[in-house]
Amino acid sequence: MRIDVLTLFPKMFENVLGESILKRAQAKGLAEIRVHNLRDWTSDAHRSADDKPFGGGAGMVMKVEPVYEALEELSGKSKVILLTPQGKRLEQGLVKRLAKEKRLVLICGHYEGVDERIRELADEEISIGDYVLTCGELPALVLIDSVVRLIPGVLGDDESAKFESFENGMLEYPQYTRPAVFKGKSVPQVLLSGNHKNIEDWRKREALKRTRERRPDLLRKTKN
Ligand code: 9D3
Repeated sequence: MRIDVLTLFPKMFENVLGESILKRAQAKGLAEIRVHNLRDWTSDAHRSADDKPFGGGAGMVMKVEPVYEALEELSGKSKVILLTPQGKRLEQGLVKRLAKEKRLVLICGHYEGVDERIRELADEEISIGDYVLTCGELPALVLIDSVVRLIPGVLGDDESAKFESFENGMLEYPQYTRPAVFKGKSVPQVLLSGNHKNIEDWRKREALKRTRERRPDLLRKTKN
């Protein structure tokens, strides 16, 4: 998959994309992620990508022309996504749908807002949840992380996304590692028993119990 990101803060992406699984996915050629500075598509002397709002008011609004020019150059056959607090909420079902795309273009919005005409350049508007952030860059990274890990070959067998929580509409079962006793707190005996059938049953029960207690909404939800 190829992902192009349009942003005013390209440096925000460097460290996250340069570590761990996202780094490995790119090194393997499974994800090609290109981060572009919207200023590269400005034409005025000051290379301004934002401007004062018509009608007055505080702050600056992201201009439409640089986004338009960037999309003209980059967006052939891509799904264009605007990250915005007004968008459809990102959840695993949407992530799975996006993971099937060959190319995505992500447009990162600004705290003060974007020119309304930028919305019309996007195929979809996506939010990552109902809380206020300072910009669309972190949401873009969240989207990239959630989508790229679903690309076949990105996760190893050990990390595999196949049998995980949310996939089966359940939270994860409790996990333990050594020591078997820590400050008087023991690991459940069944996990030390070596009886794989019992262990599997226990994990299913615990996952269900935990989901009922903490996220009953997941049990009611239809599968993605
Ligand atoms: C002038 C009104 N704005 C400030 C109060 C509204 C506003 C615009 C842009 C508030 C935050 C932002 C920056 N956030 C995003 O661009 C964003 C976001 C978010 O804040 N929460 C969850 N998902 C997303 S996706 C993009």
